[in-house]
Amino acid sequence: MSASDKPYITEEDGVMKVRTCAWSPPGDHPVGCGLILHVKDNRLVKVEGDPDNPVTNGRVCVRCLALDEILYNDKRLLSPMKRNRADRGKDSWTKISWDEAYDLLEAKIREIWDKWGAETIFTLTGTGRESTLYAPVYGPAVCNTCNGASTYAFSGEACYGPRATITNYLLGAGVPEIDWAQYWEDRYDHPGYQVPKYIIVWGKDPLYSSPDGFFGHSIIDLMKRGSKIITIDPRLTWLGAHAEYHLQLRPGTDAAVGMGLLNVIISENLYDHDFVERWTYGFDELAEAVKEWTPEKVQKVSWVDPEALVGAARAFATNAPSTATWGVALDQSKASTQAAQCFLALCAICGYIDVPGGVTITKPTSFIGQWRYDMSDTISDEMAAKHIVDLDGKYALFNSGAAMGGVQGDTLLNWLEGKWADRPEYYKLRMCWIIGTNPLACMADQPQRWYEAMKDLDFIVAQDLFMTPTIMGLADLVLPLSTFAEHEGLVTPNYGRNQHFIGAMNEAVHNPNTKSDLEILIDMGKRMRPELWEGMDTPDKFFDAKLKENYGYGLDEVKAVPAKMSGYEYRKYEKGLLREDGKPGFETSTGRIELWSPVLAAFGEQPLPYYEEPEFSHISKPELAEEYPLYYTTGGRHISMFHSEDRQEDLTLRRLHPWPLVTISPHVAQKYGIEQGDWVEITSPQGTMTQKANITEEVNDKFIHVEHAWWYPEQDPEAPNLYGVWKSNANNLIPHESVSVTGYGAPYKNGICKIRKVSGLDHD
Ligand SMILES: Nc1nc2c(c(=O)[nH]1)N[C@H]1C(S)=C(S)[C@@H](COP(=O)(O)OP(=O)(O)OC[C@H]3O[C@@H](n4cnc5c(=O)[nH]c(N)nc54)[C@H](O)[C@@H]3O)O[C@H]1N2
Ligand SMILES: Nc1nc2c(c(=O)[nH]1)N[C@H]1C(S)=C(S)[C@@H](COP(=O)(O)OP(=O)(O)OC[C@H]3O[C@@H](n4cnc5c(=O)[nH]c(N)nc54)[C@H](O)[C@@H]3O)O[C@H]1N2
Ligand code: SF4
Ligand SMILES: [Mo]
Repeated sequence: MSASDKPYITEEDGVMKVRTCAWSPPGDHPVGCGLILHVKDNRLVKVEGDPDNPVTNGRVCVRCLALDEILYNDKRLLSPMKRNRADRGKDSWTKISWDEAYDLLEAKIREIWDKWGAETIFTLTGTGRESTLYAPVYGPAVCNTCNGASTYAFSGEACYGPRATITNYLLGAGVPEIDWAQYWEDRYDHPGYQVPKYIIVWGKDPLYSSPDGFFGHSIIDLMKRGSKIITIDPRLTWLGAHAEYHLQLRPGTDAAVGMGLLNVIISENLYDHDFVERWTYGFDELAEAVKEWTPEKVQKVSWVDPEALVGAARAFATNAPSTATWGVALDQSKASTQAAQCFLALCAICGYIDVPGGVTITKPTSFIGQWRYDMSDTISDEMAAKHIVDLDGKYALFNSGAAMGGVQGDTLLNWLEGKWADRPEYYKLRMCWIIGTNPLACMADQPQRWYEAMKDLDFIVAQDLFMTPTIMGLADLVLPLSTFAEHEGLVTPNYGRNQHFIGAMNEAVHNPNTKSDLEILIDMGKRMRPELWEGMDTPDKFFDAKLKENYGYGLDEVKAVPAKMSGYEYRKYEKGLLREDGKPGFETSTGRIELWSPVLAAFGEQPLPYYEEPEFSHISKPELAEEYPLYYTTGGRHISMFHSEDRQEDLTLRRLHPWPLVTISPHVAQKYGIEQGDWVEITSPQGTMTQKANITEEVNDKFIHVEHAWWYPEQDPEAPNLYGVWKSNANNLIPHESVSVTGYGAPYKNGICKIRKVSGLDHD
């Protein structure tokens, strides 16, 4: 590689400085932070933020700064490896070449096609890493199966899917986000841009999570420019501590709080009449539905202080423009649909949608997303008809096809366990391709059940940077991945559903031993379904063709700048820019924002928001209240870890956060005789696990917070231990199928538990 013909490379004293936009692997969401990678003799020697990047302005966090420790870690996978099926769970791998690996994989897929049919192959994927763009294509366009697309070992698809789907139906748009001037090259100075006066931060902790393309620093930027904060969160986060109003709710009661806020705004006549009249559908019915949610009733159900609720509602509604952002906590309860309805209704009735300083929205398509859907259409109708659904008829909305097209997670576990084995429509699954997920450590509810159920499959292949408990426990073939510093890619924030720029991910270090998700997809696609892959020999050619098809410019134009900005048009609904037919309004069945949802009604869900008590609480299960006196929530993000990654002992990232922490209030700790750093066993009606005590007032005396995604790479890799993956696993606590009729939302962040001090991680 030379600097001369590449505008993104400069050279100084034998060190190449390669400008890039970060994504994954190692793990991250598509924030696309601008980086300069310093490379000497094909070795990454330093990472710094790119000051010329208009979105991230040179700021960078510890995970990217420590990238070299991942690249050169001695535990990193650097060769494909295979293992006999009989040896699953044993650390007895044989290194093979890429050609041998591809030959083996091709032979297995063909054998399964011939013996059992392509539908018996399924793919599993995980959260929004780069693989999100490509993993859904492996099923249809390599394996020719109907059981691919976005399929997760995830109860209620409890991340992003619920919010994205409800927004699709109610707004006909991609996922809304705060207007942080992210669409403009001149950012906050852009003529016409306004700083939001209040920002509701609902079930999200973006300073630590920078999720889905939202850059956490931007909240601080806005606060410096005068924005005030309202948090809706059981924990007192940093943002909560700096908020004007902190609504400290009981985990899982978001819909009650949402309806309470709506009720204050409607009953005090604080909403935007003009917007409501012209652009919303079902306002009167909504007003009627929320009427009973007085601040006192909200407090009874959710613990939220009535004064804070009323103050927050007034401040939000009467200070235009204000805005709101929602996090994964809204997806991680059975009532995710109702919480999402409230969130969207609040933004809508206050007139904050698609206005400067409000929330940005775009059409729900991305250029790679569209290609994904097109590739999914390449399977035959006969194959599509075999797509796995709940055979008792549950989850109609999920299975309507307008969703992400995958297999619903709870349905998949039931199917793997043979729940419907005596039904004529049933067939046994035979093969799984794992692309960007480590379900046993992180995603799967009741992980031991998933482990037992998947053990029965005939063949499992996975690709990753490191060995994981899932791969050690289950896989027969593993393919080593390249990091984002080692391959070409594109970053599309928000997966294209609110895409403020496109960023070029540039290869800085050449690694001949590893490949990217897209390279593996193209290589295997050409072997298995060559007719779909003509002319797409390399990622570069693929990106260039797709960009030209969709935007009229090619890859070179993206690589030439730190970020190819999208630009933005406000009030698109007035200009006919949101609907396919070019008429004003929203791309919904009524052309308006549906506060009363015909789609939900059609799929057996109530059309208006309502409150349903979480399945496991002291109210719904009073008989369990004495045995499980505390509530829990889970999974708040830590800056130095991305889900189950970054646990290898020699990483700075692990040293920054060496153990899984259960956060307990000082009062509760005292009551149970627990001191800082003690090991604590946490037990729910579903299961048990152990973490280390962290005593702070971030939580109150009624609930604790536990971390998720823990395993111990330093421990015995072999089954049954599998790197200690069962020991501190938050998902032992999570019930299976505690999901609403839509098929979306599961209680990963709310439940009841008991705690006790124990002698260590391994205890009686
Ligand atoms: N109790 C509880 N459980 C939770 C949560 C919670 O809050 N509480 N959060 C949930 C949420 S929101 C999510 S999204 C899930 C996430 O769950 P998963 O998506 O399964 O996340 P990981 O366990 O980190 O597994 C991802 C694997 O992919 C690899 N990887 C990283 N980047 C790439 C890439 O670009 N391509 C490929 N092929 N592989 C890559 C990583 O090395 C890692 O081994 O966890 C969920 N689990
Ligand atoms: N560093 C790092 N960044 C990440 C990840 C990571 O693992 N590490 N994971 C990525 C993924 S997949 C996702 S989905 C995003 C998630 O990022 P966020 O959406 O920010 O989600 P969390 O940090 O899990 O939780 C947000 C907040 O919800 C609160 N909360 C818990 N229960 C409830 C509840 O019932 N109601 C309400 N209103 N709030 C509740 C928690 O206390 C927490 O402060 O982060 C992404 N970014
Ligand atoms: S948020 Fe942090 S880990 Fe993610 S791309 Fe930006 S600097 Fe890297
Ligand atoms: Mo997520």
